[in-house]
Amino acid sequence: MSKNLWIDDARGHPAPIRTRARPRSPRVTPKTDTPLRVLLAQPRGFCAGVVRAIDIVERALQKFEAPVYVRHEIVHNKRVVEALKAKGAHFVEDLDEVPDHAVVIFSAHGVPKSVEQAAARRPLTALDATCPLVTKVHNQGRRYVAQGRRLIFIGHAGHPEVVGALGQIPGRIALVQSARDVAALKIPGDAPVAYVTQTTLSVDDTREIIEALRRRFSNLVGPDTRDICYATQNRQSAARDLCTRVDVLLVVGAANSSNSNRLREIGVEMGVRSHLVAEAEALRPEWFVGARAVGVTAGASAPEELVLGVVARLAQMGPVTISSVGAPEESIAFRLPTELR
Ligand code: 0CH
Ligand code: SF4
Repeated sequence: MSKNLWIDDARGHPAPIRTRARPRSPRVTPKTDTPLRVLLAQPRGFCAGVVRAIDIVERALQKFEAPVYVRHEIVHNKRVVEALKAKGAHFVEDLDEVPDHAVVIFSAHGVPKSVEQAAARRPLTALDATCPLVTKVHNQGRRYVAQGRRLIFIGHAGHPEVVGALGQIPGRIALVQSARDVAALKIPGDAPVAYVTQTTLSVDDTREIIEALRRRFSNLVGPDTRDICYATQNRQSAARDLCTRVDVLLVVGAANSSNSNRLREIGVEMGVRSHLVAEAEALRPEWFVGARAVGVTAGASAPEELVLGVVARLAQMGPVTISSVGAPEESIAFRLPTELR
């Protein structure tokens, strides 16, 4: 039993938990042996869209047998991708890499209409793991365009969700990445305009961009930021709250994960030393020198096992106490596609 790793028991009292014995790293906590407080953000990690997307691949492997093909990383996390590869999923970036008569699954981020059409023209079984909240954005965008409004998409150029959405909504769409871009839009101020957004942006930056749009356009409609994605909103609020209590913020997530990067940025904005880490091995003891409390959160695509690995690594560096802060667990779940229910 490690003397270093403690987690609150059901009544909130610190109780030791078991860790595997591994070589010790240099101590980083003060000589007094005051334990480093590790605060876990609640909620963190997998959202309902990610759970559903992974479930779709696993159920497809059971129903159709390996291999099944997944276009793009099902979610932006190597651990998830490797686990599915081990079960027989093949990951490709282009539909041309998928052989005829195979099963192909579109990732949680969504795909352009042209990809769906190309799959439909070939002898393929296509399954769609696009998150229902991403699909909701596609539908909202289409409705605004059908109403005759010029559509503005708030998002990061080149991100697969943005590429997918721009290819799902017909008509001319202006992409805006910052409040500065709003001034450069060549659309008359009194034109009927609407906006929709990528689901994993900074809620605060998005609000700022929407305010700039409101100042620029007199006839503007679009969703409230609270209606875009509950998971993005909740993880960012929890991270912000966590940052008021810690000296260092660790965000578990992949470098190509938009929502994970946004969590790290919250830490930076709040003046907290913040690091995005793909896994425990990325932790550097010098990050924690002088720190009394470390916050740990995880992007929507990061499995909890990676969070536990990070916590165990912290416990190898010196004594720690562990507790959770934030709201109770989320209870949202999305239905699977009919073919896999
Ligand atoms: O945050 P992004 O969009 O890069 O994607 P992820 O890390 O795979 O997380 C899941 C979100 C998928 C679409 O909203
Ligand atoms: Fe869906 Fe939101 Fe999760 Fe993206 S972050 S997969 S939109 S629930």
